Amino acid sequence: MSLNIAKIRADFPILSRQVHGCPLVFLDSAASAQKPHPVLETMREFQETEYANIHRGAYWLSQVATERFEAARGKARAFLNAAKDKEIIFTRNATESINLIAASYGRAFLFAGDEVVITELEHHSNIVPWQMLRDEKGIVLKVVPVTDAGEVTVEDFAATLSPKTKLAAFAHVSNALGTILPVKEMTKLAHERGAVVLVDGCQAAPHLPVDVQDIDCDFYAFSGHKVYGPTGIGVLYGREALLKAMPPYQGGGDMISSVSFAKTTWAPLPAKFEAGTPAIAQAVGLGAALDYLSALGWNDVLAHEHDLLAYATDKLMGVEGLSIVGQARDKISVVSFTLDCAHPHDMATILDRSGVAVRAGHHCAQPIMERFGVPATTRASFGVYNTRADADALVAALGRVMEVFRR
Ligand code: C6P
Repeated sequence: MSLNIAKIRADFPILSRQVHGCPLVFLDSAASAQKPHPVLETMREFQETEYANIHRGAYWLSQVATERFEAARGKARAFLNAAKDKEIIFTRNATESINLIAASYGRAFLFAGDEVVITELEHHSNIVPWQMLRDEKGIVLKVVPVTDAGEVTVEDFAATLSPKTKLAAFAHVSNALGTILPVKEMTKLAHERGAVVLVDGCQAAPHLPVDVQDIDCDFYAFSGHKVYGPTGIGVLYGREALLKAMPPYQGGGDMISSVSFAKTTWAPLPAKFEAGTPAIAQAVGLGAALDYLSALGWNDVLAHEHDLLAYATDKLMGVEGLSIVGQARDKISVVSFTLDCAHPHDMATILDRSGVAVRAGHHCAQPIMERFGVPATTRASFGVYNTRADADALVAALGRVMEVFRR
């Protein structure tokens, strides 16, 4: 069986619109993926018929809304193959999930001189929170180098670890290069040194089956909007024993057991880390998105996206003056490139005139741009709804870029 792409495309209403008089060719799913009917419909139907605040009401509607919200947590648990629902914390996005770990685990368990290991290809969301912790607590930030191919090797990672390493935080997949990191081996090595492991799974969750028990990481973060779900909802998986030992991230309603002016006690997991009214409809929408993605079948998703990556890479390599940045052996369907005659921003603007939406810039990963000696790249990222024809449209539109700049 392979994916029924025509049916998938019909599920995403936005894909049938025109941009600048051309059919939309959406190649920016790594920034945020489009939303299928079942997600849009589920959120609409939930808000029209079952919406109320959760965990509070004695009334029927609130109980139903609570059940829908908690069912979404169960879907996120299953999606990550976590052992228990209480190990799933709903956040706003991956950025908040990582900040939660830096603020809660970092403030409580990391001290001056302790080392936190990250890699050179991290997104700013997995760099800046650790720098803030460095400024606050005097931890030491160590960075694993990236090879010319755009890979993080197990050897380089091992060489960066030391007896002082207390936490390692690394991407499962690079957003700027598409590289898949050997997270299972890296986790094992970090654990051998007694360090805890946070995996930033923002770019992996839409493209690869994730099993946090198999990876054996302590924390795993991703965002709803990249897995064909809504914005405003993210997931943090945390090992129960660690989450139990950590102090709350934010204080407020829902995260307490009892409050008096003299003493406040915390609610059990996962509520301890979910202060305030959460993104209720968005969580329900995320549940629908995870159902949608899972129902496609990972083997077929992997085969389709692998085909798109190979096809697009081959076609782009044929474009005169084009260089692909990041040529790792294991990649998801992301191609970052530069063209000798045009700046990525100019390129993206001209591509847009042909309806081709790509991201241009540093992709919130400035250190890896610097590593490759470029200020920016143009990035085409493919999702389940993309086709070889989209790659052809990109290449054709690049022809127009060259007409403009090679004049
Ligand atoms: N990368 C991109 O275009 P948020 O913004 O919290 O949903 O995701 C942050 C984030 C964290 N880690 C990785 C690896 C990411 O790719 C992202 C988001 C988008 O590449 C927007 S900058």
